[in-house]
Amino acid sequence: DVNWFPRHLSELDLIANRTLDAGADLESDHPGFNDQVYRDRRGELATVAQEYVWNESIPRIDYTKDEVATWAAVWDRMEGLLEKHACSEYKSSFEAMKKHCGYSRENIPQQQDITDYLRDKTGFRMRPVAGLLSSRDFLAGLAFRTFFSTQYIRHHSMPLYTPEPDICHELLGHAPMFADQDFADFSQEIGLASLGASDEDVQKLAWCYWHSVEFGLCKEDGEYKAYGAGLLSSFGELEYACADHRPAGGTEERPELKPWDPAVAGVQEFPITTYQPIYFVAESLNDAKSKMRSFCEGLKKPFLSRHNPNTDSIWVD
Ligand code: H2B
Ligand code: FE
Repeated sequence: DVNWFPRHLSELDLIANRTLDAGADLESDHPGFNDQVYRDRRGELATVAQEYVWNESIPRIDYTKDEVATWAAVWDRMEGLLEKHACSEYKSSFEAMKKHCGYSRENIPQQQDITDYLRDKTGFRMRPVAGLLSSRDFLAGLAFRTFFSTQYIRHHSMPLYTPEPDICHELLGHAPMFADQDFADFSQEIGLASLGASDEDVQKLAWCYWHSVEFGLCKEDGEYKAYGAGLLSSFGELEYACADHRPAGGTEERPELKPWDPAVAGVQEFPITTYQPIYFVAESLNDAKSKMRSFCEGLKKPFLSRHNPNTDSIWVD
Protein backbone atom coordinates (compact mmCIF):
# COMPACT_ATOMS: atom_id res chain seq x y z
CA ASP A 1 0.00 0.00 0.00
CA VAL A 2 1.72 3.18 -1.20
CA ASN A 3 -0.42 5.33 1.07
CA TRP A 4 0.81 3.67 4.24
CA PHE A 5 3.28 5.50 6.40
CA PRO A 6 4.38 5.04 10.01
CA ARG A 7 2.07 6.74 12.54
CA HIS A 8 3.95 5.77 15.67
CA LEU A 9 7.65 5.49 16.52
CA SER A 10 7.23 1.73 16.98
CA GLU A 11 6.32 1.46 13.29
CA LEU A 12 9.85 2.46 12.31
CA ASP A 13 10.58 -1.21 13.11
CA LEU A 14 8.56 -2.02 9.98
CA ILE A 15 10.75 0.05 7.68
CA ALA A 16 14.19 -0.14 9.33
CA ASN A 17 15.05 -3.46 7.69
CA ARG A 18 13.93 -2.60 4.18
CA THR A 19 17.54 -1.84 3.23
CA LEU A 20 18.36 -1.47 -0.46
CA ASP A 21 21.65 -3.29 0.01
CA ALA A 22 21.93 -5.84 2.80
CA GLY A 23 24.45 -3.61 4.55
CA ALA A 24 26.90 -6.50 4.52
CA ASP A 25 26.96 -7.67 0.89
CA LEU A 26 29.81 -5.60 -0.47
CA GLU A 27 30.18 -4.69 -4.13
CA SER A 28 33.30 -6.04 -5.85
CA ASP A 29 34.90 -2.57 -5.90
CA HIS A 30 34.40 -2.03 -2.14
CA PRO A 31 37.76 -1.66 -0.34
CA GLY A 32 36.78 -4.46 2.05
CA PHE A 33 35.54 -6.89 -0.61
CA ASN A 34 38.45 -9.34 -0.28
CA ASP A 35 38.77 -9.08 3.51
CA GLN A 36 36.83 -11.92 5.16
CA VAL A 37 37.37 -10.57 8.69
CA TYR A 38 35.86 -7.24 7.64
CA ARG A 39 32.96 -8.93 5.88
CA ASP A 40 32.18 -11.06 8.92
CA ARG A 41 32.21 -7.94 11.09
CA ARG A 42 29.82 -6.20 8.70
CA GLY A 43 27.51 -9.19 8.93
CA GLU A 44 27.65 -9.12 12.72
CA LEU A 45 26.81 -5.39 12.90
CA ALA A 46 24.05 -5.78 10.30
CA THR A 47 22.45 -8.38 12.58
CA VAL A 48 22.63 -6.02 15.56
CA ALA A 49 20.75 -3.40 13.53
CA GLN A 50 18.20 -5.84 12.13
CA GLU A 51 17.34 -7.16 15.58
CA TYR A 52 16.94 -3.73 17.16
CA VAL A 53 13.48 -2.94 18.52
CA TRP A 54 12.36 0.67 18.90
CA ASN A 55 11.94 0.88 22.69
CA GLU A 56 15.11 -0.99 23.65
CA SER A 57 18.30 0.79 24.52
CA ILE A 58 20.71 0.80 21.59
CA PRO A 59 23.26 -2.03 21.78
CA ARG A 60 26.78 -0.88 22.59
CA ILE A 61 29.33 -1.98 20.03
CA ASP A 62 32.68 -3.11 21.32
CA TYR A 63 34.86 -1.58 18.61
CA THR A 64 38.16 -3.34 17.94
CA LYS A 65 41.60 -1.73 18.12
CA ASP A 66 41.73 -1.67 14.31
CA GLU A 67 38.35 0.03 14.07
CA VAL A 68 39.37 2.67 16.60
CA ALA A 69 42.60 3.22 14.64
CA THR A 70 40.57 3.93 11.48
CA TRP A 71 38.38 6.34 13.45
CA ALA A 72 41.50 8.08 14.82
CA ALA A 73 42.95 8.42 11.31
CA VAL A 74 39.78 10.20 10.15
CA TRP A 75 39.67 12.28 13.34
CA ASP A 76 43.25 13.46 12.83
CA ARG A 77 42.56 14.60 9.29
CA MET A 78 39.25 16.30 10.13
CA GLU A 79 39.92 18.05 13.44
CA GLY A 80 41.81 21.09 12.19
CA LEU A 81 39.67 21.50 9.09
CA LEU A 82 36.46 21.43 11.12
CA GLU A 83 37.83 24.17 13.33
CA LYS A 84 38.32 26.27 10.19
CA HIS A 85 35.29 25.45 8.05
CA ALA A 86 32.47 24.02 10.20
CA CYS A 87 29.60 26.33 11.16
CA SER A 88 29.57 27.62 14.74
CA GLU A 89 26.58 25.43 15.68
CA TYR A 90 28.55 22.35 14.70
CA LYS A 91 31.63 23.42 16.61
CA SER A 92 29.86 24.14 19.86
CA SER A 93 27.90 20.84 19.71
CA PHE A 94 31.05 18.94 18.89
CA GLU A 95 32.80 20.39 21.94
CA ALA A 96 29.83 19.52 24.14
CA MET A 97 29.71 16.00 22.76
CA LYS A 98 33.38 15.48 23.64
CA LYS A 99 32.34 16.21 27.23
CA HIS A 100 29.05 14.33 27.31
CA CYS A 101 29.00 11.56 24.68
CA GLY A 102 32.48 10.09 24.65
CA TYR A 103 33.69 11.76 21.46
CA SER A 104 37.45 11.51 21.31
CA ARG A 105 40.22 10.44 19.03
CA GLU A 106 40.63 7.23 21.06
CA ASN A 107 36.95 6.38 21.47
CA ILE A 108 34.13 5.79 19.02
CA PRO A 109 30.98 7.21 20.62
CA GLN A 110 27.95 4.97 21.14
CA GLN A 111 24.57 5.71 19.58
CA GLN A 112 22.81 5.41 22.95
CA ASP A 113 25.03 8.05 24.55
CA ILE A 114 24.49 10.39 21.60
CA THR A 115 20.75 9.76 21.77
CA ASP A 116 20.65 10.57 25.50
CA TYR A 117 22.38 13.86 24.78
CA LEU A 118 20.30 14.81 21.74
CA ARG A 119 17.02 13.89 23.45
CA ASP A 120 17.76 16.48 26.12
CA LYS A 121 18.84 19.15 23.63
CA THR A 122 16.37 18.85 20.75
CA GLY A 123 14.44 15.59 21.14
CA PHE A 124 16.39 13.91 18.34
CA ARG A 125 17.49 10.28 18.53
CA MET A 126 19.58 7.79 16.60
CA ARG A 127 18.44 4.33 15.60
CA PRO A 128 20.64 1.57 14.16
CA VAL A 129 20.19 0.57 10.51
CA ALA A 130 22.07 -2.06 8.51
CA GLY A 131 22.46 -0.12 5.26
CA LEU A 132 20.84 2.29 2.84
CA LEU A 133 17.10 2.80 2.94
CA SER A 134 14.90 4.22 0.18
CA SER A 135 14.44 7.98 0.37
CA ARG A 136 10.84 7.52 1.49
CA ASP A 137 11.73 5.19 4.35
CA PHE A 138 14.77 7.19 5.41
CA LEU A 139 12.90 10.51 5.46
CA ALA A 140 10.01 8.98 7.42
CA GLY A 141 12.42 8.52 10.35
CA LEU A 142 13.10 12.26 10.40
CA ALA A 143 9.38 12.92 10.92
CA PHE A 144 9.85 11.21 14.30
CA ARG A 145 13.04 13.16 14.99
CA THR A 146 14.87 9.90 14.39
CA PHE A 147 18.05 9.50 12.40
CA PHE A 148 18.75 6.06 10.93
CA SER A 149 22.43 5.53 11.53
CA THR A 150 24.86 2.79 10.54
CA GLN A 151 27.21 1.30 13.15
CA TYR A 152 30.03 -0.11 11.03
CA ILE A 153 33.20 1.69 10.00
CA ARG A 154 34.88 1.98 6.58
CA HIS A 155 37.67 -0.41 5.62
CA HIS A 156 41.03 0.37 7.25
CA SER A 157 42.90 0.17 3.95
CA MET A 158 41.32 3.47 2.85
CA PRO A 159 40.55 5.53 5.96
CA LEU A 160 39.68 8.64 3.98
CA TYR A 161 37.29 6.96 1.57
CA THR A 162 33.94 5.27 1.93
CA PRO A 163 31.44 4.42 -0.80
CA GLU A 164 28.54 4.39 1.71
CA PRO A 165 27.58 5.99 5.02
CA ASP A 166 29.64 4.72 7.99
CA ILE A 167 30.14 5.86 11.58
CA CYS A 168 32.72 8.47 10.60
CA HIS A 169 30.10 10.08 8.37
CA GLU A 170 27.16 9.61 10.77
CA LEU A 171 28.87 10.50 14.03
CA LEU A 172 31.31 13.18 12.88
CA GLY A 173 29.17 14.57 10.05
CA HIS A 174 25.54 14.30 11.12
CA ALA A 175 25.16 13.77 14.85
CA PRO A 176 26.47 17.12 16.19
CA MET A 177 24.14 19.07 13.89
CA PHE A 178 21.06 17.44 15.43
CA ALA A 179 21.89 19.16 18.72
CA ASP A 180 20.91 22.48 17.10
CA GLN A 181 17.24 23.37 17.44
CA ASP A 182 16.86 25.03 14.03
CA PHE A 183 18.64 22.22 12.24
CA ALA A 184 16.64 19.58 14.11
CA ASP A 185 13.38 21.34 13.18
CA PHE A 186 14.58 21.76 9.61
CA SER A 187 15.27 18.03 9.31
CA GLN A 188 11.95 17.05 10.83
CA GLU A 189 10.17 19.43 8.46
CA ILE A 190 11.47 17.43 5.48
CA GLY A 191 10.44 14.21 7.19
CA LEU A 192 6.89 15.32 7.95
CA ALA A 193 6.38 16.58 4.40
CA SER A 194 7.50 13.20 3.03
CA LEU A 195 4.81 11.19 4.84
CA GLY A 196 2.21 10.12 2.30
CA ALA A 197 3.71 12.41 -0.36
CA SER A 198 3.79 11.48 -4.06
CA ASP A 199 6.96 9.84 -5.41
CA GLU A 200 7.70 13.06 -7.26
CA ASP A 201 7.52 15.13 -4.09
CA VAL A 202 9.57 12.58 -2.12
CA GLN A 203 12.27 12.96 -4.74
CA LYS A 204 12.19 16.74 -4.40
CA LEU A 205 12.49 16.42 -0.64
CA ALA A 206 15.33 13.91 -1.00
CA TRP A 207 17.17 16.30 -3.32
CA CYS A 208 16.62 19.16 -0.87
CA TYR A 209 18.03 16.87 1.83
CA TRP A 210 21.08 16.19 -0.33
CA HIS A 211 21.77 19.87 -1.01
CA SER A 212 21.33 20.85 2.66
CA VAL A 213 21.70 18.11 5.28
CA GLU A 214 24.50 16.52 3.23
CA PHE A 215 26.15 19.42 1.40
CA GLY A 216 24.72 22.65 2.77
CA LEU A 217 26.74 25.79 3.38
CA CYS A 218 25.71 28.79 5.44
CA LYS A 219 27.06 32.30 5.86
CA GLU A 220 28.85 33.47 8.97
CA ASP A 221 30.37 36.94 9.14
CA GLY A 222 30.78 37.02 5.38
CA GLU A 223 32.43 33.60 5.25
CA TYR A 224 31.07 30.32 3.98
CA LYS A 225 30.78 27.58 6.57
CA ALA A 226 29.66 23.98 6.24
CA TYR A 227 26.63 22.47 7.96
CA GLY A 228 26.17 19.49 5.60
CA ALA A 229 27.43 16.14 6.86
CA GLY A 230 28.91 15.09 3.53
CA LEU A 231 31.25 18.06 3.87
CA LEU A 232 31.82 17.78 7.62
CA SER A 233 33.07 14.20 7.20
CA SER A 234 35.17 14.61 4.04
CA PHE A 235 38.49 16.36 4.42
CA GLY A 236 38.99 16.96 0.70
CA GLU A 237 35.55 18.26 -0.11
CA LEU A 238 35.26 20.41 3.03
CA GLU A 239 38.29 22.39 1.95
CA TYR A 240 37.12 22.48 -1.67
CA ALA A 241 33.66 23.78 -0.76
CA CYS A 242 34.67 26.37 1.84
CA ALA A 243 38.01 27.66 0.63
CA ASP A 244 38.26 31.21 -0.71
CA HIS A 245 35.48 31.74 -3.23
CA ARG A 246 36.92 34.76 -4.94
CA PRO A 247 37.97 33.97 -8.51
CA ALA A 248 41.42 32.45 -8.24
CA GLY A 249 42.62 34.12 -11.40
CA GLY A 250 43.95 30.77 -12.50
CA THR A 251 42.33 27.78 -14.14
CA GLU A 252 41.48 26.06 -10.86
CA GLU A 253 37.97 24.56 -10.85
CA ARG A 254 35.72 26.30 -8.35
CA PRO A 255 32.24 25.14 -7.41
CA GLU A 256 29.22 27.30 -8.14
CA LEU A 257 27.30 28.73 -5.18
CA LYS A 258 23.56 29.33 -5.25
CA PRO A 259 21.34 30.85 -2.58
CA TRP A 260 19.43 28.19 -0.63
CA ASP A 261 16.02 27.80 -2.24
CA PRO A 262 14.21 24.47 -1.85
CA ALA A 263 12.28 25.01 -5.11
CA VAL A 264 15.60 25.14 -6.96
CA ALA A 265 17.49 22.57 -4.85
CA GLY A 266 14.62 20.08 -5.14
CA VAL A 267 15.13 19.79 -8.90
CA GLN A 268 18.90 20.28 -8.99
CA GLU A 269 20.64 17.07 -10.08
CA PHE A 270 23.93 16.09 -8.45
CA PRO A 271 26.77 13.61 -8.82
CA ILE A 272 27.22 11.07 -6.01
CA THR A 273 30.80 9.92 -6.62
CA THR A 274 32.59 13.25 -7.19
CA TYR A 275 32.74 16.59 -5.41
CA GLN A 276 29.59 18.66 -5.88
CA PRO A 277 29.72 21.21 -8.71
CA ILE A 278 27.05 23.32 -6.97
CA TYR A 279 26.50 24.19 -3.32
CA PHE A 280 23.47 25.93 -1.87
CA VAL A 281 24.18 28.65 0.69
CA ALA A 282 21.69 29.54 3.44
CA GLU A 283 21.85 32.89 5.26
CA SER A 284 21.66 30.92 8.52
CA LEU A 285 20.24 27.63 9.78
CA ASN A 286 17.12 29.52 10.78
CA ASP A 287 16.81 30.81 7.21
CA ALA A 288 17.31 27.28 5.86
CA LYS A 289 14.48 26.10 8.08
CA SER A 290 11.96 28.82 7.29
CA LYS A 291 12.51 28.48 3.53
CA MET A 292 12.09 24.73 3.85
CA ARG A 293 8.90 25.20 5.84
CA SER A 294 7.34 27.50 3.23
CA PHE A 295 8.29 25.08 0.47
CA CYS A 296 6.72 22.13 2.31
CA GLU A 297 3.53 24.10 2.90
CA GLY A 298 3.28 24.59 -0.85
CA LEU A 299 3.48 20.87 -1.69
CA LYS A 300 0.21 19.40 -2.82
CA LYS A 301 -0.80 16.91 -0.18
CA PRO A 302 -4.36 16.30 0.89
CA PHE A 303 -3.42 16.54 4.58
CA LEU A 304 -0.91 18.01 6.99
CA SER A 305 1.12 15.72 9.22
CA ARG A 306 2.28 16.74 12.66
CA HIS A 307 4.32 14.98 15.28
CA ASN A 308 3.29 14.71 18.91
CA PRO A 309 6.52 14.28 20.89
CA ASN A 310 4.68 13.20 24.03
CA THR A 311 3.16 10.16 22.38
CA ASP A 312 5.75 9.78 19.60
CA SER A 313 2.95 9.64 17.09
CA ILE A 314 1.87 11.46 13.95
CA TRP A 315 -1.50 13.07 13.63
CA VAL A 316 -2.99 14.14 10.39
CA ASP A 317 -5.50 16.79 9.50
N1 H2B B 1 19.77 5.47 4.10
C1 H2B B 1 20.64 5.44 5.12
N2 H2B B 1 20.74 4.34 5.90
N3 H2B B 1 21.41 6.51 5.39
C2 H2B B 1 21.33 7.64 4.69
O1 H2B B 1 22.06 8.61 4.99
C3 H2B B 1 20.42 7.71 3.60
C4 H2B B 1 19.65 6.55 3.33
N4 H2B B 1 20.25 8.80 2.87
N5 H2B B 1 18.79 6.56 2.27
C5 H2B B 1 19.08 8.98 2.08
C6 H2B B 1 18.72 7.71 1.36
C7 H2B B 1 19.27 10.25 1.27
O2 H2B B 1 20.25 10.10 0.28
C8 H2B B 1 18.03 10.86 0.62
C9 H2B B 1 16.93 11.13 1.57
O3 H2B B 1 17.60 10.07 -0.45
FE1 FE C 1 24.54 11.28 5.35
